[in-house]
Formats: sequence, structure tokens, C-alpha cells
Amino acid sequence: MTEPTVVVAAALQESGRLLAARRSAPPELAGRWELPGGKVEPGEDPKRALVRELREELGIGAELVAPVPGEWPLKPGYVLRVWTARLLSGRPRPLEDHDELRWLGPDEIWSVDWLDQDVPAVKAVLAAQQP
Ligand code: 523
Repeated sequence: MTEPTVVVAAALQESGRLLAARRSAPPELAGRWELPGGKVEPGEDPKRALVRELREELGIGAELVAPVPGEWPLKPGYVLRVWTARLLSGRPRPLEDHDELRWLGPDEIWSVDWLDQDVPAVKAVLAAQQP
């Protein structure tokens, strides 16, 4: 068995709000919302990969804060891992793969149509923040 490809994603938070990104591709995922991120390249450190993806896709510098406990299956051969993160520089813009970004307040988290596979990850992000 080969190891699954790890897809890394960020729960980017600012002033109590969470950043959600609407995918523009591929067609079967377009219009659905996700925690932004992407695939770890072979031999790449997952945390470095996530910082790289956030720079490429959103044009921001970000710092990862903590891993969110858990790992979620995506399509066969892929798993999703998530870190909380904060902005270091820039303002997120949908440069690649997304056509809209939204900062969601605590009452708005479920107002967007998250990808099915992101729903348990978002729940884990919220659970990790309970006092
Ligand atoms: N997901 C997913 N949720 C989520 C992300 C970041 C990715 O379900 N929060 C899925 C979508 C794709 C696969 O993981 O099936 C790879 O994500 P993608 O396309 O964002 O990865 P990239 O940007 O590394 O892909 P390339 O454009 O192919 O380089």
C-alpha cells in the first residue's frame, strides 16, 4: 500500500472569524466552500506546503498556530489535515482556484455550502476552540 497523498488546509482566523473560500474548479467541486489549502508535494513538509499554498492561492503570509486533531478522508488515496492559522501579511484575495472569499463570524459558519469532506474538519476546528 502506498501512503495516501496529504492535502493540507488552513482554518485562518481573525477577530473571531473564519476564512472560507469558494472553489472555482474542478467542475464537480466548483461553487462549494472549503478551508483553503492544497496537496503536499512529494518530500515536502506538510506545514511548509500549507504556508506555500496560502501564499500562492490567497497572496498572504500566514503563520500556522496548531494542528487540528483528526484526519479526514477525501477521494480515494487522499486525506485532509488542518491547522489553525493567523495572518502575518497581506489581505487574502482569490488568486487561484477560488472565486470568492468570506470571513464567517460564529453565527455564519454554516451559512455556506461547505464541501462534504470539509464539514467534519470545520466541526473539529470549532470543537478545538471550546474553552
Ligand atoms: N480538497 C478538499 N478540501 C479542502 C482542500 C484544500 C482540498 O476536499 N479543504 C480536495 C480537493 C481536491 C484535492 O483535495 O480533490 C486537492 O486539492 P487542491 O486541488 O486544492 O490541491 P492543489 O491546489 O495542490 O491542486 P493542483 O491545482 O492540482 O496543484
